[in-house]
Amino acid sequence: MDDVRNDMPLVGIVMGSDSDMPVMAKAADVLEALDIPYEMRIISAHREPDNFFEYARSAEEKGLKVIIAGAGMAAHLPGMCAAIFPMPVIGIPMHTTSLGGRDSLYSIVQMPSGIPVATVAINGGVNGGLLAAKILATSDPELLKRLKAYSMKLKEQVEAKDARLQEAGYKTYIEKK
Ligand code: RP5
Repeated sequence: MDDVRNDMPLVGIVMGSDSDMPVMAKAADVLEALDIPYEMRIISAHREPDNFFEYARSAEEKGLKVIIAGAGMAAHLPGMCAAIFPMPVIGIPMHTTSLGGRDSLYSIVQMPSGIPVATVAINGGVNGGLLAAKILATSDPELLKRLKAYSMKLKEQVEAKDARLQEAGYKTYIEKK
């Protein structure tokens, strides 16, 4: 259990299938980088509804403050989490081969009034993790500092790329990329 931190998790990462793992792992990577305790589960709202209801009903009591739910196709997992869990739910729509992820996106983003799911881009694992961190940072000044440092690093990476481009010219830049 090296990469899954179950000690007092604040964020629940849940996915409908292990086929969603490559995307959901990116959300976990962000939480680890920002030192945010989380738990990660594979729970299908469709294939094991009883287990799903148990998960969603116990999430608040367990101490979770945000759930990041990823699912593909007729993607009900995030919406059903939001129907039960009283705090923020972030939905990550999975890319699909048949409809390119539009099926997942529409299933997750088009929630009826009263049950919001904060939906990130198709396969938006990184932004799912970051949005969860930003929600937690509204009441955690130390985490806010870590988030600002994260943003600063992004800025420096772009600046370094531009500096390389200015020095080498675009042809060499492309060759060495
Ligand atoms: C959804 O069905 C999962 O979230 C996954 O994205 C999709 C396909 O699942 P698998 O058939 O790959 O298990 O429940």
